Amino acid sequence: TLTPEELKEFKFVRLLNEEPRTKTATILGTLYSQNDSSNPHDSIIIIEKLHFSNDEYEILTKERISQWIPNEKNDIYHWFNGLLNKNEKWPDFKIILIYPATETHIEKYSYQPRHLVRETPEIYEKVIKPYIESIPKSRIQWVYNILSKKSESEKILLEVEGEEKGFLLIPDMKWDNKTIESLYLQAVVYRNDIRSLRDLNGSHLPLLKNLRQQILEFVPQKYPNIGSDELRLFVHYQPSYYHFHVHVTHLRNDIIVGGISIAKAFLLDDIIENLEVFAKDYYKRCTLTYVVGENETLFSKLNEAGARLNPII
Ligand code: M7G
Repeated sequence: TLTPEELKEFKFVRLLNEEPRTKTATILGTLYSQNDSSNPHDSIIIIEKLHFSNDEYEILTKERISQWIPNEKNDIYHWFNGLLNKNEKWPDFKIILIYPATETHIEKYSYQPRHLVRETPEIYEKVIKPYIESIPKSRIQWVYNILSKKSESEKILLEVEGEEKGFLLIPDMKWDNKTIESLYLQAVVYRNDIRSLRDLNGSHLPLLKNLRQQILEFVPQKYPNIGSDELRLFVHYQPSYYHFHVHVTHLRNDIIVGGISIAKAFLLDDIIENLEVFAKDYYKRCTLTYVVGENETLFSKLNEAGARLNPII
């Protein structure tokens, strides 16, 4: 791990993306550790201004706001900028650091125009499957670290044993672990034979149903301010990481940029329904319409295969 002094050596290279609504900026820079100071690595920081805490509101004007800087006044309307007192109890930022960052991370986190594609089963077999198989396993090392309890073990919320139906529920790296309205958890399954939505079939129904039931029971018990009908359970297609996991978010957390939008997020309930009611091999046979970013490796492959959405089906 890097020391605070080493982190101060982060050198700005360029802004990759910014999102005023979520108060987030993604910055590319370089960073090196003192053991290896001749070798700076590309690094990404995702910095997010944190929301207020519940226990902060009462004392906001008395203790937290240290300065009111007048800006404008019109009749009874006054507006200001302000400065908050610094303290450790209510930090101002949440920062995710990716160090060292690969080209794929820089692509993923850069602003990019997006396009809709239609992935037929043929395009999946010809283009997507070989692409997924070419991804080095090291890309999902963080998933294996979670499953083997090498990392984040103290944060595990729920552990359901079983090779076939087992999974771990942990806070997503994007969550501040505190603000209930922006709750974001990940259910990561133990088995490693499901790469994506496309691999799901009728034999996985016990896993999917078990996961759904356990999460909908557990989360409202753990966080009494959430009802089971306020949880959104979904799967990304395409995901960034091809080891099966289910996203669990609070309904109010609906500005996760791109993350819960149509043609990216597929509801777990609909997946179960499609496999159970329509066909066991539904996801082998269907055409999937989804969004891809222009910088992603997949985009050029899909473009060549003629998958970009056009008016004639
Ligand atoms: P995805 O659908 O594969 O990709 O979801 P996306 O990142 O394009 O959405 C992976 C999810 O895992 C995301 O919501 C990430 O925020 C989360 N995540 C990624 N990493 C590297 C970690 C990690 O190391 N720990 C935890 N707890 N969550 C992570």
